[in-house]
Amino acid sequence: MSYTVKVPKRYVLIAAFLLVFSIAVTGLYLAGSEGTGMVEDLMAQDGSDNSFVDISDKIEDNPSLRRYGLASVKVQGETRIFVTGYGGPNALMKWEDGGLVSDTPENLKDSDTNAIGAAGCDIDGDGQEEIYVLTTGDQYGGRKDTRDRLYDLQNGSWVDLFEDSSVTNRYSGRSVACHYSPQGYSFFVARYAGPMQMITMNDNSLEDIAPRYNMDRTTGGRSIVNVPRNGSVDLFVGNERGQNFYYNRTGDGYEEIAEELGLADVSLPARGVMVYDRGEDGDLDLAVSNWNSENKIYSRGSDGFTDVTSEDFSSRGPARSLMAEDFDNDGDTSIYLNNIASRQKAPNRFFNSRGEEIPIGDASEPQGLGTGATVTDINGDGTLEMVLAHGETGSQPLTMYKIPNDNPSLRIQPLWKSGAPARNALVKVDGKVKSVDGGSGYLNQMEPWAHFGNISAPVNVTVMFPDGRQKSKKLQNQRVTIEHPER
Ligand SMILES: [Ca+2]
Ligand SMILES: [Ca+2]
Ligand SMILES: [Ca+2]
Ligand SMILES: [Ca+2]
Repeated sequence: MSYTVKVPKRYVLIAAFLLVFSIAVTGLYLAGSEGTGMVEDLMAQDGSDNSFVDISDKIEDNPSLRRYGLASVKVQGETRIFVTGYGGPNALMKWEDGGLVSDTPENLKDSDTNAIGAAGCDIDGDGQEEIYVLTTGDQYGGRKDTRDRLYDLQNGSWVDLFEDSSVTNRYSGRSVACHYSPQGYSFFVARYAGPMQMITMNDNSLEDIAPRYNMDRTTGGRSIVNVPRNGSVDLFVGNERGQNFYYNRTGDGYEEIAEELGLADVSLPARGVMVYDRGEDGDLDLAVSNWNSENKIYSRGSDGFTDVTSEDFSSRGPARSLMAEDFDNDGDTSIYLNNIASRQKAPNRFFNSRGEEIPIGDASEPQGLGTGATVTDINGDGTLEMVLAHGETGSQPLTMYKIPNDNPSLRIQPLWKSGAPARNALVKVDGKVKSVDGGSGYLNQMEPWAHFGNISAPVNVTVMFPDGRQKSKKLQNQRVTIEHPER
C-alpha cells in the first residue's frame, strides 16, 4: 500500500490561500487574546491557585511559525529545548537572564526540510547527546525528497551524520525516540506508510537494526514511548490505520504482543502516548490519546494491561500530545492533554492521575493549534515548565506555562557509562517510579531527568539502568546525578 501524495496545481493554490488566510487569523487570534486573556472561565473554581499560569512572556524572540516537535536535550552539560521548524528554521533554546532565548547555530536551522519530530540520544557513546530531526519534505506519508538529520556535536559544531549516509530512508514519519536496544542506545523512528527504523552506531558506522528484530513494519506510525521494566526496556508504538505495536524485550530480541496485552486498538487513531505510575504503586502504566476517538488509560498488571479509562479522560477531541508530570510538586502526577483547534475551538485539558478532570488555569488555549510539547525545569527553580508548539493549519508562537508552588522537588538524572543522560532508566523513590524519558507525548521528548514533587532529602533512591544494572543511594540533595556502576 502507498500513501504517496501527488498534489495537483489547484491544491497548491488553495494551500497558498489557506496559508495567507491562517496568518491573518493568527494575527486576529493574538490580538484577541491580548488584555482580555484566553482564560475565560477555566481558572480553578475552588479558589485554589494550583493551576497553570501563562509565562509565555519569558520566551524572547518568539515568532509565529508552524512548528511540531520539541525535545529537551542535554547539550554541553545543560538542558536545552530543541524546536523543529516547518516551513521555517529549527531552534535551540536556553534559559538566560530570566528568559528562554534562542541560541541556534546556523547549521542547525535547516529551514527547508519541513521538520516534525525530534529527540536526543547518545548513540555514539561520547557522552554528548546527538539530535535526530525527522523531516517530512511536506509529505503526509510515504516517500519524501528530503533526508532526516542526525546532528552530532564535533569540536563545538553540529555535523549531520546522515549527510553522506544511506542509512536514513526517504519516508515521511512523525516521532522519533531514544531507545536502549540490544545493540545499545538507538533512535527508533516512527514512519508513516514506510518501514520503521531503529538506528544505532557500531564501530563508528550507522546501522538500521529494525529489520534484524522484525521492527521494520509499515503502518500509519505516530508515536513512541519506552516502557522500562524488569531491568530491560520494552517499546510501545502508537499507530493509526492499523494496530499499535508493543515490542516486549526478550533476551536478545523482541516479540510484538500488543494484541495479547490488550493494547492493539486496531480501530483507534493513536496520537499521544506516555507512561506514568498511576496510583503511585511502583509500576508504569500507559495512557494514549486518540484523534477524535476515545482516549485510553491502561493499568499494568501481572499478565497484561487493563483498560481503566475514566469517563472524563475518554471523551473525544482533536487530540495531539499527552504529558504526565507532577507540575505542582504536591507528590501526585497530573495529565495534560493537548488538543489542536484546527476546525473549531478545542480547549486543552488537565486531569489527575486517575483521569478525572481538574482546573487547567491559563493553559486551556481554546484556539491554540497545539502540536508538540516538552516539559523540563528549564530555569532550575525546582518546578517544571511546559512549552507548547503550534502549527499544522496555521502559525502561532510558542507558549510556556508553570504551576507556581512552594513545595520541594527531588530531581534525579541517572548518567550512562558514557556520561550522557541514561534515558530509559527507571528511578524508584518512596515506592513510586518515574522513567527518564526517551521520547513520548507525540512528536516530542521530555527532559532527561526524573522529577518527584513533595519529597525532601535525605531519601533513599534506586536507579534501574536500561541494561539491568542497579544502584541504590541515600541522597542528601534535592538535585543530583547518579552514575552507572561501571562509570
Ligand atoms: Ca554522542
Ligand atoms: Ca502504577
Ligand atoms: Ca501534582
Ligand atoms: Ca522551573
